[in-house]
Amino acid sequence: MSDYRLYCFAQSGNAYKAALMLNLCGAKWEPRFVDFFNGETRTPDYRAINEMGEVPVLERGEKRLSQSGVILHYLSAEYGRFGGASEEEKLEVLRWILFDNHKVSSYIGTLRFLIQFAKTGETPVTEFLRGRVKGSLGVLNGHLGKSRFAVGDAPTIADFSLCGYLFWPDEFGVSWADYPHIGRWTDEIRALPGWVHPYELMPGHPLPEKR
Ligand SMILES: N[C@@H](CCC(=O)N[C@@H](CS)C(=O)NCC(=O)O)C(=O)O
Repeated sequence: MSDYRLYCFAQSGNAYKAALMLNLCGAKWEPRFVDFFNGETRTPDYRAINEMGEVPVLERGEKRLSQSGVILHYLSAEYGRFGGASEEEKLEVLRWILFDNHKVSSYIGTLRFLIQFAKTGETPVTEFLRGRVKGSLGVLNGHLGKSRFAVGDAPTIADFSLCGYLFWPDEFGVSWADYPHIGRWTDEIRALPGWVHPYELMPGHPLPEKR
């Protein structure tokens, strides 16, 4: 019997952050597939689960949490792992999670959605987003040139947030040759015991049939 249920789908980098954390903590969890590509997050039934209409949602008994950053903090406290070694580090962890949510995952997720799934081709919108992604990845690459992980020498939930979309660089047209410190760091995350690629960790890959 699982302790946790995660509402997720394979292509969701935001859900991957939570799924990866569950796996790295050795949690007993089960996925609950959300059919995002057929509009499930917009249905009244799903809005009753999460009024924000988003994946991921983590369920534990009667408790339901949404927002990957909240889920990561909750699991970190539950397992006493990956939260940062001091008060100062905990604040740094929060700082990088906020940066990720605003400037890394959100821009990459939107750019990848347009190119990879909506198949818009290059447009002024994708050009704008690509500029924002390049800026954010440049900041992250510079930071990882000075620090082994996002915060200090050990992995934290800040790394698991920041890397949510970064195991699909080809799906948003980026090469780690241009961001070598990010390439080195994603290799270190890939080597953590319990790491699994998002397409193998969550259900829904390849894409579900259009209804
Ligand atoms: N800040 C949120 C972002 C969640 C998010 O945007 N999830 C996407 C899937 S990756 C979603 O469910 N989008 C549905 C929608 O925007 O309609 C988090 O970190 O959990």
